[in-house]
Amino acid sequence: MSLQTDFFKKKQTCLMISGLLSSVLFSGMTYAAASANFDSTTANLQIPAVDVPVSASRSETFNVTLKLVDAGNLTFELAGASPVSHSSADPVSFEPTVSKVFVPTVSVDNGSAKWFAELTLVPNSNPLRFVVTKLHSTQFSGCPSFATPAGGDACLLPGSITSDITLTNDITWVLAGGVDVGGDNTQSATLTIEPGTRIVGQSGPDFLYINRGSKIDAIGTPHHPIVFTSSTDNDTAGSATSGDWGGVVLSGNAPVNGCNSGVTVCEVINEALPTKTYGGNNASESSGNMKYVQIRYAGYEVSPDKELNALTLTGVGSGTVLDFIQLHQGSDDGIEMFGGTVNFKHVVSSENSDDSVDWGNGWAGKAQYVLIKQASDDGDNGIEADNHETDFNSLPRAKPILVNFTALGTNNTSVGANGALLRRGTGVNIHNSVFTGFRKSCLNIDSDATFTNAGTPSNLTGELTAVNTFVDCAVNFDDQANEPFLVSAWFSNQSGNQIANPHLNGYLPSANSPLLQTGSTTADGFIETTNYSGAFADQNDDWTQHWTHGLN
Ligand SMILES: [Ca+2]
Ligand SMILES: [Ca+2]
Ligand SMILES: [Ca+2]
Ligand SMILES: [Ca+2]
Repeated sequence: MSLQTDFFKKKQTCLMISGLLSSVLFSGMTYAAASANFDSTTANLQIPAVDVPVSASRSETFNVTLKLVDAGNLTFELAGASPVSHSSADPVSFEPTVSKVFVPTVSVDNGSAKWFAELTLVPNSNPLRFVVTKLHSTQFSGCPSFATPAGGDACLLPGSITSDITLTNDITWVLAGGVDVGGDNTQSATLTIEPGTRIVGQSGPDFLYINRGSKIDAIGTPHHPIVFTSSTDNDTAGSATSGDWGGVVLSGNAPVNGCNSGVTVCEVINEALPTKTYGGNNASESSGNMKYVQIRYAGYEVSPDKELNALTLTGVGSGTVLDFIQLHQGSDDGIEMFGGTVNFKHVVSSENSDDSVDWGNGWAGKAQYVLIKQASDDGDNGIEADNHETDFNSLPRAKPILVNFTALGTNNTSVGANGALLRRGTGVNIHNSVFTGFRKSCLNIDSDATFTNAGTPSNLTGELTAVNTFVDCAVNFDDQANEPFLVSAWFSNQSGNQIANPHLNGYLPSANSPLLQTGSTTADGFIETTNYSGAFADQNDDWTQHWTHGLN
């Protein structure tokens, strides 16, 4: 219920902002190139291009004038706005998740000094009022007291962060070894990261670990994403490679499986990091917000077969917001859930050397709008799903809901495995998705426990389902006579499924794509209703624009 209220509140804020901006239109504005300028004579803050999202892939852009009405509290009031064409290379973004406007560079009286500003909307204000909640130079001027100078504009983070800190975007932040935020459900802290900030790992064992009870608040913008990457990465191809550093781990107190029966609260030791424990009984817990974030070249092998993924979510709860996240060219999985109830939207998992999306330990979250793009020269399964690695019927059973997935194999005949490998007792409900170009098969079900949990093709339990889903692989189904039923029979007995060429242009559906007219999904507090299959509504719905890396 609260998730649903929250969702509508955010959507409404966007429409309200857009509406109020439209209602005070006036013309004659000069369209300058700078992201913003403050005129001290008129006390006007001129922002030539403010993007206000009206949907995931579309925003409306306004030239906005804000007047300083309370210098003591740095409060601005909306004085005027006019729509402009969406052309600025460096637009300012209104971010509905936190009701903030991030201004990458503000100059004063067109001077050369530049400032980063964050303006927070005053709730229910009309005319709109914004308070400046952050203001600092964009020019590096040294490391804060909690960090160590590391040359140039770089600052080394400490190994343990036990109070709230902010990573500002004037600094390149360096990880050395494991960087812990909070203790294990003690000394909890929030790590805030500004849009446009870069955090780098220097070698394999460098990683960021948000402990149980602590939070990350990493909100980028479409044009200023937060980037976690290798210290050698200079944004050109070949400057960094998969496994250059560890990755990002969020850990929480949400339910997991894999415990002996009879325990009151199931907690599990992290396979790659044996000093870490995850899981608990707080399904709705929040581990924070991550939005417009890239994680590149991660995935270090800590010990044989025990790797860090680009993004590892262990026992993370449904109060966490993960939206517009890219996991790019990691040496293990893109995103892996170890139990928990965490949900995510608008995720791109590209060029990873193992699986793009992986789960185990009873993950029971939801995911919508996910683009899987297998590595051209490596990679295993698009989706690799376990209930539990050894105890296939461990409870609570993994049963996520996946909606609007586009999973692209490479049509390569020597690398890659299945579009989805559903095994070791997992449940899942797949809706409105497409799997294409995988070498071994599009869909594979393994392990007797998985089949038994699913029922039979003519009498399904509802635990393992796929509807309105397309497959197009050289081998569509891993049909094995010695398995309890044929995957092809399971697929064809459910509604709206098709074996058909999806007519994609890259990852987007072309105008004649059969994906554009399929059955609809049912909305809940997280899932949005769609009447198309795959991650994109049409050829214009490219929500990966601007904030992703190395996708095309
Ligand atoms: Ca993994
Ligand atoms: Ca894996
Ligand atoms: Ca694998
Ligand atoms: Ca099989």
